Amino acid sequence: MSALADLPLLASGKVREMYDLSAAQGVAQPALLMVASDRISTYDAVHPTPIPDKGKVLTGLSVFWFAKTSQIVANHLISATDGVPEEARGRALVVRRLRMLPVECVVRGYITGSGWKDYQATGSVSGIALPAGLRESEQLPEPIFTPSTKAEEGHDEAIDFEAAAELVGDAALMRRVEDASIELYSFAAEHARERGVILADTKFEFGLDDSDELVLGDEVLTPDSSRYWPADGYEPGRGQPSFDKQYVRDWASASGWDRRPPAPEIPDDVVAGTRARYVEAYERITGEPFEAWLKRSGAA
Ligand code: Q0Z
Repeated sequence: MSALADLPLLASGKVREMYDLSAAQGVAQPALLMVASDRISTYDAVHPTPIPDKGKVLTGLSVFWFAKTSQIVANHLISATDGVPEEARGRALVVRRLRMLPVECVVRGYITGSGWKDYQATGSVSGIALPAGLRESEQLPEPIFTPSTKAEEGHDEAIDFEAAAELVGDAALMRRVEDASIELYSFAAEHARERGVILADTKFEFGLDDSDELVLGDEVLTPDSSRYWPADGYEPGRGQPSFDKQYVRDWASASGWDRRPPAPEIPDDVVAGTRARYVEAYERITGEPFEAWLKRSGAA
């Protein structure tokens, strides 16, 4: 089994890395290793302090959702065990290499974040006119597909369906991507709501495989790619606390940090509270102890 350090690093994000496994595995199919770290960001800045097990929670949640949604759309997951280096067990996935579509596929069931800003300014989000008089965090009459560009740096920009179809170069394919995205969100939001969690919005990334089939890629329905809110205390008319990051945000705000990098070290009690929230998210959503994921993945 290769060590992570020996694998070619293909891409590095704020909180995760992607390696090329093709040479290492010698598999028929080009494969990647996606590794989730324990790094956490708030207000777009990564803190120097890790949250223990955050990468394993996110990876376990992606695996749960890939399994639950495979009847809706195919996905890139090959294995969470075979081909995963020992040191990365539990927080890494072997995935099929895809030709990724150059758009972020955002679905919103509630009006918040940049969608709330755009709605307040224009009454629309990504070219979709919304009813007048919505309050911040209010549930939408139905989930909406609000694609955005993939910015190399800075923030993704909301675009309408036509612009997304233009970027992808295939309006019929883009319609299938929209339909799959809405179906995935609706399924996951209903599942989460039955377990006391509101899935406010989420972002999917799709690609095409070597047979040109549409495939769901990246991480799916994790707290880093989604907004999860506790259903307890949900109240439109204000921003909602994040299920996972609220302790860090509250502490960071009270600390006097001006939200410009570098992000501050996180104190031990806030780390512990935040880790507990990630584990609680895993256990609520999957209905199983987090320990079960650690065992199944070979991390424990
Ligand atoms: C994922 C990303 C990460 C940094 C490209 N199956 C795939 N095939 C080809 N490309 C990708 C995938 Cl998932 C792909 N990203 C996002 C992930 C670190 C950037 F772990 N970019």
